[in-house]
Amino acid sequence: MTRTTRVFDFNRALVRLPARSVVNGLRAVECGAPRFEGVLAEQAAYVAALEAAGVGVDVLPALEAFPDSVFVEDAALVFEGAAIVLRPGAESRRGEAEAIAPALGERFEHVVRLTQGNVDGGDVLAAAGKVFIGQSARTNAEGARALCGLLDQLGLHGAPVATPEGVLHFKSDCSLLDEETILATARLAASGVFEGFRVVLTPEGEEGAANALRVNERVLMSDAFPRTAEMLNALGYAIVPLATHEIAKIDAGLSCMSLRWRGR
Ligand code: CIR
Repeated sequence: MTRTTRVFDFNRALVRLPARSVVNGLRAVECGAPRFEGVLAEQAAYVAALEAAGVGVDVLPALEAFPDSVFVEDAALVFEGAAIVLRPGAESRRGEAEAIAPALGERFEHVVRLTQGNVDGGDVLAAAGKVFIGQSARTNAEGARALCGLLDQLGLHGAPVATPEGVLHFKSDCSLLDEETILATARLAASGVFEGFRVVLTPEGEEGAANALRVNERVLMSDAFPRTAEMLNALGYAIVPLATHEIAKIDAGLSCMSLRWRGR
């Protein structure tokens, strides 16, 4: 019996080592700089969790010139056989896209570039049959439109939607639990954007849990949200709790530290 590949079935991932400059990473609210060694340790545990979930992880060298470059998800989108080099919305992050392009060229048959507007990968949720593109302070309408065109060439349907005011990325507030189910904050779900999907809401006060990461049979989740973990465990998801204490100081969660795909 053959089983078709699900949107969260991955066997490969790309990560980048944090630079020492990560202590200067962008943050909306100042709550102290992350410790470099702490970010390194959180990333090491994350890579181990991806590997334990059945993913082969390639590690790119650190880029000191780009404090946020450990968050590779924002610089590109990857699919089976194809990659899209994005145009991150924050001025200090623009160069990360060109910096990751050669690594994508070595791994993907087709690499195309977004040439208009801005899109951060953190605003893009690839669900079954639909790629949500959340417009935000980092992703504008022009970028979302241009990305829809590129997705169309790959046979994918891009759907521009809104990210709630004050939320960094669309995926800060949602993630896939399975092909029918999305974990989302109440403020994002209230917009009706996930019509047609089953939505599981993060408990009040645990909104940060929404940036989880479904990988094969597991769901990687921050260990800072025990009520969400308990709820998802009870629903039958295999939760892998991971420390995000240091990366959270610079507004990061679990999707942002890797690019994931199915490939050779
Ligand atoms: C930033 O503000 O761009 C970084 N400090 C955090 C990026 C997190 N990226 C993501 O969730 N996709």
